[in-house]
Amino acid sequence: MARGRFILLEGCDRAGKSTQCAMLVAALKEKGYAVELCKFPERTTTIGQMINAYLTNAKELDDQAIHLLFSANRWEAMQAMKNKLREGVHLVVDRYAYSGVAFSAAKGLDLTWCKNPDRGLVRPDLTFFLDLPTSEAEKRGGFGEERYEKRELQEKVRHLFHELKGKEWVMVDARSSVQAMHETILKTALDKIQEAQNEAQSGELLEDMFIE
Ligand code: DGP
Repeated sequence: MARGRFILLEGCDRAGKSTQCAMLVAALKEKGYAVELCKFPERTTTIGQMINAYLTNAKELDDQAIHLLFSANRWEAMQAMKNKLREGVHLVVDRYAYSGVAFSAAKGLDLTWCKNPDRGLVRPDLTFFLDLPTSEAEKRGGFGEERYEKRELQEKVRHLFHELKGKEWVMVDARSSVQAMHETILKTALDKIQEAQNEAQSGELLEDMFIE
């Protein structure tokens, strides 16, 4: 049996990731695939609650400390994610280590330092980057409630995402309609899943995130 595929959706705030994740999970389920949704930050764990307090401005933390907490929040989910993938369950993941690096580096932390804590996490098989100009993002309900929802920071984050672009990335224009984006994402995800089912060597997990 082929292992499950790790399908990541990344992008700037307001690009529509959560909507697209939900639509992708529902469509894959309807086609009979075993699929689960993961979201980072996962705010329900003890570490996740500290992250939530920081994002909602209830708690102050040094940039380095919050960076390590975001990374720890991914590591604490890793064993369960690996088990699911090995059981043949596909994972649709809403944000991951690319967000981790882009947001902290946008605040001025060194890029290599930012990548290090996430080195060795499982690498996604396919990453959709939902790209949205910051001026468009601002029109969608406006920024302001959470810590990072500021135009200047979002511009830097977007720029850094483009710099981090990995070989498994597929760029999606987030100005398109919800349905058009869904169709593109679903088709590409199905191709990846079907390609994996035909490969002899599809059992190995890629445990080399940020390892060149
Ligand atoms: P979300 O729940 O997807 O809306 O994300 C909350 C905010 O946290 C959003 O502004 C992006 C930011 N974020 C997500 N992951 C990370 C991370 O790993 N590190 C940092 N510094 N910020 C992150």
